[in-house]
Amino acid sequence: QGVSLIGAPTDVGASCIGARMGPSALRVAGLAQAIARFGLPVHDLGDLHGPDNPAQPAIDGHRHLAEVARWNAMLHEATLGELRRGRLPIVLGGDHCLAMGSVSAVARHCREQGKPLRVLWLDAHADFNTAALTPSGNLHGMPMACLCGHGPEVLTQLGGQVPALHPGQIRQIGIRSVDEGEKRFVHTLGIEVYDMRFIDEMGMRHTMQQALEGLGADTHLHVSLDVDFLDPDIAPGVGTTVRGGPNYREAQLCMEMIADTGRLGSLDVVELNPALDVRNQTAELAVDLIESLFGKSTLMRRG
Ligand code: DIR
Ligand code: MN
Ligand code: MN
Ligand code: MN
Repeated sequence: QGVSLIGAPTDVGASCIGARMGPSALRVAGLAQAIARFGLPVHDLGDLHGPDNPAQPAIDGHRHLAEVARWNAMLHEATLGELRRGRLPIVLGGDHCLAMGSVSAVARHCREQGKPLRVLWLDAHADFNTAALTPSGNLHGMPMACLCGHGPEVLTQLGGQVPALHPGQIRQIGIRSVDEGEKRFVHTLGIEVYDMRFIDEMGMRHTMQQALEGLGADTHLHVSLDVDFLDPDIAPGVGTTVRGGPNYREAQLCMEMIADTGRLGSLDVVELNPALDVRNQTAELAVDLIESLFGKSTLMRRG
């Protein structure tokens, strides 16, 4: 039992380099100690070692496809291993392409265990681009599409079954930057997206109630936290900031309501870029939010 930290220090899926330093920044911000304070054993597996960022242009709509595939194959194995040990894996990214490896492992594990899976995608972006739709070729803009079976085979079949995920298992929260073709694709697939306008109009409480509706007693909840989900005023340490994100209290409430379900089974913390951060404040904020995700609350709660 307990929690496993898996460092994946790479930015091969991003345009801006620096997310490779994310695992160190999260460790320096005290992630392991914060989780250990809940009385949970923390196993820090250290960092995976994968290919360097070759800084090459896109080929046929994908940048660094071979390197992204390699990192994700390794992360898939590491994540699956921890799930099979009964541990809760936390992937320390690294850019968001890494969700291909982690979420495919979670999906495989749930399939083997006969457990329902729900994925909460907390992000400013939908990450549903494909080679045909992408304006950048960056694979961190494509993990949702690949997990749903739309992408090169080396990425869609990481978990042994294509697609790894069905649209109905996904809830996207905080979205405020979607590319033109991607917008149509998200609509066609029928993804449940709680964009910033929805959160503005309905509030975070109602948003999370809806996003968490219908969880079963044994549903595995995977949270994929792209740090650019947060408003850049509180989280400057990311490569692709988009203004108008959740503020500190909205983000805390989001985490607290996930914690209240008692179903958290795995977590990605991605896109943290320490080279752009201010005195590690974004890493410290991420640790603070993860504490809430693990059930830290101001008062003892009833019922
Ligand atoms: C953009 C940026 N939609 C792209 N995506 C980002 O390049 O596909 N995702 N930054 O986190
Ligand atoms: Mn993302
Ligand atoms: Mn993003
Ligand atoms: Mn703290």
